[in-house]
Order: sequence, then structure tokens, then C-alpha cells
Amino acid sequence: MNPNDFLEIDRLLSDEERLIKETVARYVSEKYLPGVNEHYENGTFDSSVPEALGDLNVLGMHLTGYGCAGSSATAYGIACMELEAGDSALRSFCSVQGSLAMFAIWKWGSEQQKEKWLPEMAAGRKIGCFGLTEPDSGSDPGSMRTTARQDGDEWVVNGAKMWITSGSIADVAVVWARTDDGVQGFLVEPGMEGFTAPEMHGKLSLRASVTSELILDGVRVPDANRLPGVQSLKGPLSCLNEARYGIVWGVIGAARACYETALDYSLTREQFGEPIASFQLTQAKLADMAAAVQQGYLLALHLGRLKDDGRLASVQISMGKQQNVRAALAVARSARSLLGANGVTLEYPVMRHANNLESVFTYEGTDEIHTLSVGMALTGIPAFR
Ligand code: TGC
Ligand code: FAD
Repeated sequence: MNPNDFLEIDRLLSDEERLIKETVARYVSEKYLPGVNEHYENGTFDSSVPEALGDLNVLGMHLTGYGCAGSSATAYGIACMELEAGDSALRSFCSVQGSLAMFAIWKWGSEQQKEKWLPEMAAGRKIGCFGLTEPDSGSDPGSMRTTARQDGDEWVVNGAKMWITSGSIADVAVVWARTDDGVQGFLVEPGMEGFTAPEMHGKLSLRASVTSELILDGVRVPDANRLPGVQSLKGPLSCLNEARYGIVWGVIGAARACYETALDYSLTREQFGEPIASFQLTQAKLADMAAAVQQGYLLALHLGRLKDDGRLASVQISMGKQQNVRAALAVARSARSLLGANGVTLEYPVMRHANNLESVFTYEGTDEIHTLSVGMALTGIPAFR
């Protein structure tokens, strides 16, 4: 048996999917992982990432045209899994760039906006962020206070966004604001008067990722920068479907890294004159971790195939996000315990993943919000309010 592919799930992938998996995994192990601890410790983002991911063709890879790779949803998911085996910050950058910022422009933007932004963003030469959450509006984005008022052929945007991944390094911020005609998206660019994006500090999770506020103080945005295709909360929520789908896959990469670390460690660490892998309690942990990783991988692959068939419903993504993040957190915590005191250090990736997964549990819809979405689908009764 191969302990790292116990159910032989890799056999269910096509040759092309396996190649993408190997290529992204190689980048992660050879280029990204050697620097991750320093970035995590210092709370900095590896600035080589955008163009490196552009070279790998994974930014907006499931989109078609405009320099995007046009890959399958399954291939995109596999890339997310391998990126997050490195660090959730790496997958987060890819999610926000491709599934949130690029997807918003690709799905709801004008031809001119698509031609201006998408090829540069696919190459990683321009960075995007996605501003939905506000200080007083998180799980309930319908309560947003950021407004946009039309004034001739400009819009005046006022408000504040918070917890925005890549905010301070972005060349374009997709900002969602309330207008007289419903929620609309605006492409806000650095240098527009009244727009600032201060970085937020003090995170104990996703430390290798940039997280920022977006402050919009009477920013005048040309109408040409308004996404013309949508005037409803459906706009941002449609983007979230894409990014949540990537998380279903991504967290299994983080879980797999924790499990593999724990397995290796348990075979070499000796106590009471034996490798700790020889103890029944250790084996129970390892067996549970292996099963959780394999189940999560199968679930992600199944949802990927559904998405490629055009059949994936947003509530199925909710179930996948909720279940796989829970599973990944359980694996990370169990692996952490197996490593003893070494488990709390940066010498091993486990605590870093465990801490990151706390953010993943919360962003892109909290565990509770996805539970309620599934509950509503099962019963027909919305219990959000
Ligand atoms: P509701 O009244 O149900 O719907 C409003 C409009 O939206 C449509 N809709 C959807 N459309 C596409 N996909 C979905 N999943 C959709 N869900 C709803 C709906 O049809 C309606 O359209 P229309 O045309 O009739 O106007 O909305 P609600 O206000 O009751 O809220 C529902 C709820 C709670 C599920 C939703 O608001 C929600 O998902 N809340 C969680 C917010 C969230 O996930 N925020 C994430 C922010 S971005 C982020 O975290 C990035 S982290 C990135 C990283 O670093 O990786
Ligand atoms: P709240 O909504 O205040 O929730 C607090 C608690 O109450 C949670 O447990 C929640 O589940 C629970 N709760 C809320 N409503 C209900 C209910 N009806 N029933 C039961 N329980 C409920 N946002 C962006 O827009 N763009 C980004 O790029 C982005 N990146 C992020 C990066 C990081 C590192 C983090 C941590 C967050 C990021 N977010 C981003 C914000 C993220 O989407 C929000 O944190 C998330 O949606 C939850 O909102 P909140 O933090 O305001 O929590």
C-alpha cells in the first residue's frame, strides 16, 4: 500500500491532470517552501509568487480567453491542492487573483475591462483583490454600507472594506458597493484620490499573506470602471462560488502535508525504546488522518467532475467547503499532537497549516454560514435571520 495515496485516487486523474499536479508540486517544494518559514515568521508575502504562478499558468486557469489557460475545473482544483500543501497563503493568493478578482471581471466586466486586465493578471504582472467584507458586514454582505453614487459619468464611492487579501499590493481592487440600482462592482485603482489600502498587522494565521483595509473616501471612479454585467449581491456571491470550490481542494493539500509529516515523524521519533508509530494510540491517529485526507480528496474530485459537467450547485460547494475544512483542521490538530513539542515550532509545517486553517474556516463563508446553506437546501427553511 502507498500510505500517501492509500485508495489510489491519483489513478482517477487524467495524464494531463497528473502532469499539472506534479508541476505545481515541484514549484511548491523547490521554490516556495524554502522561504515560507521566514515569510511566515516575519508576516511578509513572497513577492516572487505572482509571476511564478503566472508562469505556471494557474492564475484564472479555469477561465477561457484573454490569456487564461482554459483548463478544467478539476485541473484548477488539483492546482489549489498542491499550492495549499505549501501554505494556505499561496492558495489564497491564487484564489483571490483567479476566482475572485479575475472571475468578477471575466463574468461581469465589459470587453474593454477584460482586455485591459485579464491577460496581465493571468501572467501575474498585475495583482487583483476583492473587497466585499466590511468592519460591520461579514457573514451578511447584504448589510454593506459602502455606497456608490453616480455623478455624471463618474461614481463617488464611500466606505471601508476590511480583511482584504492582497489589498495593499493590488493594482486593481474589485470593490462591491450599494447603489440606487442594487449592489455593483467597481474597479478601483491605486492613485485614485481618496483611496488607500493600509496593511493589517497582528494576524496569527495566514501570516505569509497580505491582508488589508480598503478605505474609500469620496473616490471618483469613472463609469468605464463599473462592472456593467450585474446589479445584485449575485455578483460577488457568484465569485465566491468559484473561490470556495478551490478551497474544497486546497485544504486537502494542507491536511495531506500535515498527515505525511506526522507519519514520517512517528516512524523516527522513539520513546519508551520504540518508535512512537508502534503505539496503538499513534496508529489510530494515523489511520484516522489517512482516511480523512483520502475522503476529502474523493469529495473534491467528485465536486470537480460535477463542475466540469456543469452540474455543481452552490450548496454542494457549501457542503464541500464546510466538510473539507473541518476535516483538514482535525488532521492538522491530530498531527500537531503527534509531533509533541516539535509540533508547535516552524521546523515542521503542521502548526503553520493549523493556524492558517483557522482563517480558512472563517473566510469565504464561515463554517456556520455553510451549515445553514446546507440546512436551508435540506429543509427549505432559511435560518440565517
Ligand atoms: P440572498 O437573498 O440569498 O441572495 C441575494 C442574491 O444573491 C444570489 N445568490 C447567489 N448567487 C450566486 N451564488 C450564490 N452562492 C448565491 N447565493 C445567493 C441570490 O439568488 C440573490 O440574487 P438576486 O438576483 O435575486 O438578487 O442573500 P442573503 O443576503 O440572504 O445572504 C445569503 C448568504 C448568507 C448565504 C450569503 O450572503 C453568504 O454567502 N454570506 C457569507 C459571506 C462570505 O462568504 N464572504 C466572503 C468574503 S470574500 C472572502 O472571504 C475572501 S477570502 C479569500 C482568500 O484569501 O482565499
Ligand atoms: P461575523 O460575520 O461577524 O461572524 C462571527 C461569528 O458569528 C461566526 O462564527 C459566524 O459564523 C457567526 N454567525 C454570523 N451570522 C450567523 C448566523 N446567521 N447564524 C449563526 N452564526 C452566525 N473578505 C473579503 O471580502 N475579501 C477578502 O479577500 C478577504 N480575505 C480574508 C482573509 C483573511 C485572513 C480573513 C481572516 C478574512 C478575509 N475576508 C475577506 C473576510 C471573511 O470573508 C470574513 O471574515 C467572513 O466572511 C466572516 O465575517 P466576520 O469576520 O465579520 O464574522
